[in-house]
Amino acid sequence: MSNILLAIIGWDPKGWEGRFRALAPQHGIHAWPDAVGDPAKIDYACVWSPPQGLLAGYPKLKAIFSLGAGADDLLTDPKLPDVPVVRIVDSDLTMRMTEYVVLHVLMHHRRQRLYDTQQRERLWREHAQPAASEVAVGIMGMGALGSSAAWVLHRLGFKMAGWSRTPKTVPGIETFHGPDGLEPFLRRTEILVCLLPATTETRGILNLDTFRKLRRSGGLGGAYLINAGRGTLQVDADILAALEENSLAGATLDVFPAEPLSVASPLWDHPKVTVTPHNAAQAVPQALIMNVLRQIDRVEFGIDLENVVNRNVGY
Ligand code: NDP
Ligand code: OXD
Repeated sequence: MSNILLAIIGWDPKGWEGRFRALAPQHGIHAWPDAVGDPAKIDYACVWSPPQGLLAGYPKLKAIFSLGAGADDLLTDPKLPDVPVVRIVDSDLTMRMTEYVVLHVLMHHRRQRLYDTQQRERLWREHAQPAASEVAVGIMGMGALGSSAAWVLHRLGFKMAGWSRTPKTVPGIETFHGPDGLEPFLRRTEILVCLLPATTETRGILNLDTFRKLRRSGGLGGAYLINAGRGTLQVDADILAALEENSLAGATLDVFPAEPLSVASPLWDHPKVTVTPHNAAQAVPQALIMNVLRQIDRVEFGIDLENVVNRNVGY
């Protein structure tokens, strides 16, 4: 039996506690802040947005599990214990993100917002429609999520490229990497999909300078942004400015620098913006818990953990 601390903020902590208890009756489940018990008896922590410094109070931790695919919140904790930090990679979560990206690429490609407006006006009017093979989509972040979306979009016929930190070879997809690869990647891209993690290098990368480099003379006749990575990657004021000056023809945003998005934000009712409430890839909690329990078994049987975050690069 192991003792598992749950420190979950903003994601229905009671619900998670009940699910952990149901799926892991063999383990002691200790929900912060009410039922923690002796901190020296806690073996593992499963967390989402825990308060900074909290985990330093557990001296015998063997691993920390982020219940999300991103562990950026955790890594900014200056007192984070020196134990492996593990993030979620889950096939269901990956497919949900792929669905989101494909849906919004197709929304822009097939001009769905324009047809929605026409429907409200009872206007029967066709517009020229380029083939997918004439449209260049670029994915920033070719990890678990980005590479899955890139593959499905490639199968749909889009001209695909990906940008990552380290070099990659992916059949059918043009690849770019590192700071030197960014500009050529942007120059060929009409629909920019961002699935980067939040790190010191990626903070604010979706800015006016970036948008101005996108290709506006391609099949779509404009450039589009889809950000489902993290809100700190984007500068909201620059998105609005880019839409105003037509560097961007439209944007789909699932994440924001401050969440929930303020009711006062002009993004809500901007005619060229689609807002979703950080739910691009809402995972099934039971699947994530089973994922964590398998990882705990690995530690207990002396097998290497999977999906351990590299603290040196921040993801
Ligand atoms: P991965 O760690 O598997 O992939 C991250 C990718 O980003 C890698 O290809 C990596 O390059 C690349 N990258 C990181 N830093 C840089 C950089 N400085 N320059 C260029 N490329 C960089 O993460 P996932 O695919 O699993 O998830 C990506 C992000 O999606 C998460 O961190 C999270 O923030 C977000 N997310 C959002 C959700 C939502 O609902 N909106 C749900 C789940 C996740 P390399 O391959 O060389 O390492
Ligand atoms: C995650 C998220 O990182 O939901 O999993 O954003």
